[in-house]
Amino acid sequence: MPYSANRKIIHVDMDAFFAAVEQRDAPELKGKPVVVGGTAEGRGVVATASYEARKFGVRSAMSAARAKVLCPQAIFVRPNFERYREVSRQVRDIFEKVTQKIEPLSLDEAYLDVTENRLGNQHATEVAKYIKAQIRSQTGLSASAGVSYNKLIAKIASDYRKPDGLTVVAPGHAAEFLDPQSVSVIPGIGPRAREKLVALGIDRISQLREMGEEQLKALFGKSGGWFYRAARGEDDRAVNPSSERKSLSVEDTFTIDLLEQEDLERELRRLCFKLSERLSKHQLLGKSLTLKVTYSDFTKVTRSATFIQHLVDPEDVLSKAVELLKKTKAGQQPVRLLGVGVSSFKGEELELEFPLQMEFWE
Ligand code: TTP
Ligand code: MG
Repeated sequence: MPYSANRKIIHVDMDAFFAAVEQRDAPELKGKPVVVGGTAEGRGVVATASYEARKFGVRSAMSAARAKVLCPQAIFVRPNFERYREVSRQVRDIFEKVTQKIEPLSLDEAYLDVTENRLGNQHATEVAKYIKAQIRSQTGLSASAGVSYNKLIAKIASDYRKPDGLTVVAPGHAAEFLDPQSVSVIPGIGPRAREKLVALGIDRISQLREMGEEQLKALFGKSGGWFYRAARGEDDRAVNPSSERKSLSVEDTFTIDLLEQEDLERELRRLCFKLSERLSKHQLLGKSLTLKVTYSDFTKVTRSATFIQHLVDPEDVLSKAVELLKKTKAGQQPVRLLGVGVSSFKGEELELEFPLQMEFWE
């Protein structure tokens, strides 16, 4: 595999992004535990929490109800995606001053290839300092950055010291940087893969490095090959600013066919939340929703609708999907598969047609 340590890559990630924007815009929230997401009364989910709330163990993706138990004094705020997008665009403009090789991963995170850059500065560390300072002065927010010679290490480095961190890993220092860290810092090693590894006594990257490639592939399939290279700090993926997406969908085939309305809606809820999370992760805005149903006899139907507003809020997506579900025979005929998708990104503002992150989910 061609492998080069000649590139200079920066990964930038805003600190407690949604919560930081809320705290910036509402002084009464400053210094307080803030939870952005759904309500604790409903079945809402935490999008993110301010660092003050994280001290109590509040984390992204946990239920808002659980967050309230962990931190009863937390202030719950509903997300305001338009404002996050606005900040995201400002940050994007700062990146553009540095390079055109920008690969956003979400509203608050991007890779930059600064091997050559518009500042004419060979020192990637100084470039990263410049970016952080610009973000601070233009948005009033803080970001953390990782600087290295590939995307993998730059990403792990940006997460290494948060908030307001700057971590530089020069060629030749990857092993000493990675070895003591948990395997879970490797993108793609989620809770399930980590559990599998821990069961084998593998907890640190130094230990992961002792596993053979074939052994990892046997355990994790294609991802195993990635884990093998990642443990060595190897990653030759280019910073890729150009891919486009026209639609994004999620679907699930059930082990048992579903007939009860309650079961159908529960599964639909799960799918809509997953879809909404991925849409915001990839900064995609769409107005058309498609529901796909496969009945137990394998016949398929799809139902679509196009709306004036962008499909962003998971509860909104869900209520619209439920309306589409009513236009099918689901509930009268058993259902083996449900899918939901959003499309018509075309014609949306260009900067929102962002590439997909390379994913290695288990
Ligand atoms: P992250 O960068 O993962 O988190 P963060 O910026 O809040 O905190 P950190 O300082 O650790 O980087 O995600 C960016 C935003 O994306 C986050 O503010 C809210 C949103 N988000 C969700 O809506 N759901 C999620 O599960 C996650 C992880 C993030
Ligand atoms: Mg962040």
